[in-house]
Amino acid sequence: MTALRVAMIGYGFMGAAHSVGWRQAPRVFDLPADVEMTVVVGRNADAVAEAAAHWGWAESATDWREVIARDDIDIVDIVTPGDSHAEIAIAALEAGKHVLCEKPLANTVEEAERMLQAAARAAEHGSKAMVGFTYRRVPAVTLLRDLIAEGVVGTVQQVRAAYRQDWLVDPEAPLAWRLQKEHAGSGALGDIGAHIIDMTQFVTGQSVDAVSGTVETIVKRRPLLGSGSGLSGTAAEGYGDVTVDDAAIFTGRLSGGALVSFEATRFATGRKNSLTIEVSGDRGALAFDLEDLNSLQFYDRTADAERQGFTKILVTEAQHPYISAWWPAGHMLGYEHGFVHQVVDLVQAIHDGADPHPTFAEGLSVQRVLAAVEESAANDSAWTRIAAP
Ligand code: SOE
Repeated sequence: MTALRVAMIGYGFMGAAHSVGWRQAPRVFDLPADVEMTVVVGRNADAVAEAAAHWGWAESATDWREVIARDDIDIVDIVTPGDSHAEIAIAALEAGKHVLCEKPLANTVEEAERMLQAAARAAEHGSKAMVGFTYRRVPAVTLLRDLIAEGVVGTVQQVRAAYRQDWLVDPEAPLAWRLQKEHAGSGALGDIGAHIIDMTQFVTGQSVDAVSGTVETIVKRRPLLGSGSGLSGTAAEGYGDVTVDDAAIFTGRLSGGALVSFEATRFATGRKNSLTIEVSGDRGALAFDLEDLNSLQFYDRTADAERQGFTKILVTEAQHPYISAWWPAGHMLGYEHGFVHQVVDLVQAIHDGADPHPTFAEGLSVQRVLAAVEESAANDSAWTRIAAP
């Protein structure tokens, strides 16, 4: 069996989640290729060596360019902040590697366009490129997409999508890279709003064609970051400006005409990682809640009136997406399983010579919606059309 040798660039929170994916996928699923966790790359030699030992990477390194130039690397997995996605992904594609890139694809539309062009050129030589919108691979979300495509809700008339976290309610939470435009591109909008834009487009099979929105930075200055990097850093002396949004609320129009309400916020006190989506149609409705991720809620408008009401579909049957490789019915999955399924689908696509989704084109489409929300917010929430590709 061929071996796919992986280099992961970055090793923070997402690096840990991706490592679990690379480690578990070949153990739980019957993959058509071997996966080797060859090298993890980071700037701090000691810290990245520790991460390698902890997560099971064979080696660590400090120079991603040297790693990408190596012949013994097939896949480059990018889990760095958004400001380095374009440079690393384009270099990796030009070196003939397959690329998995964390979401959002880039910090700007222009970067995402260049990444898509590089992916298109590399595809001619067999390289695959995929964006890490991992929640597509929560079994209940995949099922949600399948059921809508089968027509169980009929014509989609409205969608409500929200991603709510609260890790910034504390005004002393430090100025991590996610709060700096030059590193993250935008705030809640790009970090978690990107997920609900992608999920809406994925489950409905429609594109967001126009938006009207508002963004807000609620706490404008924060303590500088001492140690740590992501959601759990500690503060140092001094304060700096927050240069991204804390919350974004916007309305969207889908290509099929349906209206969507979106909310992405890091100020939803008490909501730790709440992603909800509800799709309403003329025959029924389907709803998903990440905090109850082994299920869907289904309302069947065509059922007899006395039997109508939202009912729970427990998405743990062997017939449900991805489940047969795991546990018997009723034995739950969690946050990390999406990262395992992402590896499964990427490896299968590379083996089959197919394009793994989400493609860079889909990543670019999300980037265009993010940019349109910012443009609308800067223009008193004027309706803003998303330019056709
Ligand atoms: C932080 O908001 C974060 O880690 C996101 O960056 C991830 O994409 C999401 O899965 C969990 O929250």
